[in-house]
Amino acid sequence: MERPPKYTADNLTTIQSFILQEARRHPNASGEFSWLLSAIALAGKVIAAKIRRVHLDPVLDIGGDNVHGEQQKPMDLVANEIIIRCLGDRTDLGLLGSEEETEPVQLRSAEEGGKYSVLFDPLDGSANLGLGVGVGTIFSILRHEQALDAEAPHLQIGRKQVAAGYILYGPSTVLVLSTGRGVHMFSLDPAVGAFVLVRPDLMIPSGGKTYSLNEANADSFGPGWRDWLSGCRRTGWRSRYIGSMVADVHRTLLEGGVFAYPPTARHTEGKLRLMYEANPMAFLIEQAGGRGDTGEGPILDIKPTHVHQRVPVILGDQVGVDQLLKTLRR
Ligand code: AHM
Ligand code: MG
Repeated sequence: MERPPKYTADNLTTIQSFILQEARRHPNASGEFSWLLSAIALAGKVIAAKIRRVHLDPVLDIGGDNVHGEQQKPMDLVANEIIIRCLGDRTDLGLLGSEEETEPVQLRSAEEGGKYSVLFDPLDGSANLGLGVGVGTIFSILRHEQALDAEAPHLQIGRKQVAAGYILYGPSTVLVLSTGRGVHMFSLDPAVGAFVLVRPDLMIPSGGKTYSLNEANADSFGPGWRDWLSGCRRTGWRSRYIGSMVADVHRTLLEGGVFAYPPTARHTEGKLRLMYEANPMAFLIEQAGGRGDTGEGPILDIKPTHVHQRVPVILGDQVGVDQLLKTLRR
């Protein structure tokens, strides 16, 4: 895979300059795609600022009572509105789909200049928001191919994503991005108000021995899954599960191992959503040299049928995922 060689963690490279440098590599780039990415980075900064005030601002609902009698808004909806406001005036945006919206919003047809579809989960893991645990925004960008299907130009396989990433609101605010040329991690420097490149060309370490899944569901996993889990326990793997996909996948990307959400009795198709959870994360993991699968094939090859479709998810380093898939196929 061709890598941009010029970045090192010693450069002071903001996400804006990174995106512009990337755009320069494409002589015909109009700059519109860069505008989209910078809108997402801006939304990340605004959401991060709100999240820092979640216990202080009485209009933000994190599940408790508002003693001030003011109308509260769940942070998921606030994050959704922030992203829509940041992206809304980008004239190259054709379609916007969100976990918080029943149907995607068609803004412009390809003929009217809508070049991209953006699908996102505005605040994944928001149930953890009041608990001091990392939560995140996940996004996926596809080319808005109107000719594909006028009603649903976004229903494309994940391999066609032109960019994907997440923003993790944790001890620091971290943005992880791929435009199909490796995976790059930026950290928000609150002193200067900019996302700064801290880990260019992230590669997932191979052979990590951490599994990350909701073990409370183990009784309803299929037999292959249970065999694999027993094997991990026997061979000294450790278990880490936050219950916030962005935080769990972030750790998996940095340390290797396997993150999974298998089919369960409650979620027979899996719990996680293909278009704005599984696809963008699988894109990042594959770009970092890892593997994303459902147990029956690569996540990125699934032809979606619905924007909110759920799929089983396996993400991790090659060795760990291969081992799991072998056990499932026995
Ligand atoms: P959400 O999009 O409603 O926040 O749900 C998705 C979250 C993921 O962040 C996480 O991986 C999963 O749900 C945790 O589910 P569970 O509590 O069943 O383990
Ligand atoms: Mg979610």
